[in-house]
Amino acid sequence: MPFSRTLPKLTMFAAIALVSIAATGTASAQSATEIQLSYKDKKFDPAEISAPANTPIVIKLKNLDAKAMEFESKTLKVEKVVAGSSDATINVRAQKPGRYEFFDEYNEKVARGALVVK
Ligand SMILES: [Cu+2]
Repeated sequence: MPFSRTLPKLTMFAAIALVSIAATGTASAQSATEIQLSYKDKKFDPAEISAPANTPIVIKLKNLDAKAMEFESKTLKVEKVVAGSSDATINVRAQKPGRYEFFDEYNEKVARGALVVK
C-alpha cells in the first residue's frame, strides 16, 4: 500500500524536475553572448573583448598560429588547449561586471587579453 501512494508522487516530482532543467538549459543557450576571438603571432585579436553581465558567454576562438596554444583565465576558471590552425569553443558562465584577464599559458608574458563584463 505505501508504494502505490508514494510512487506517483515521486514520478511527478521527477517529471517536474526534468522539465525545469530542460527549460533552464534552453533559456541560457538563447541568451548567450557569442564573441569571435582570434589568436595569431602570440597575440589575441581583439586584445579586449566585452560582454554583458549575468549572461553566459561563448568565445569562438580561432588559433591561426601553427602551434597549439592554451587559452586560460584564472578569474573566469577556464582552461582549454587549442591545436594549431584550428578552432575551439570556450563556454564561460555568466559573470558579474568586472575585468577578467586571460592569456595563452604557453606564452603567458606576451599573449594576454581581457574580457570586460559590463
Ligand atoms: Cu593551464
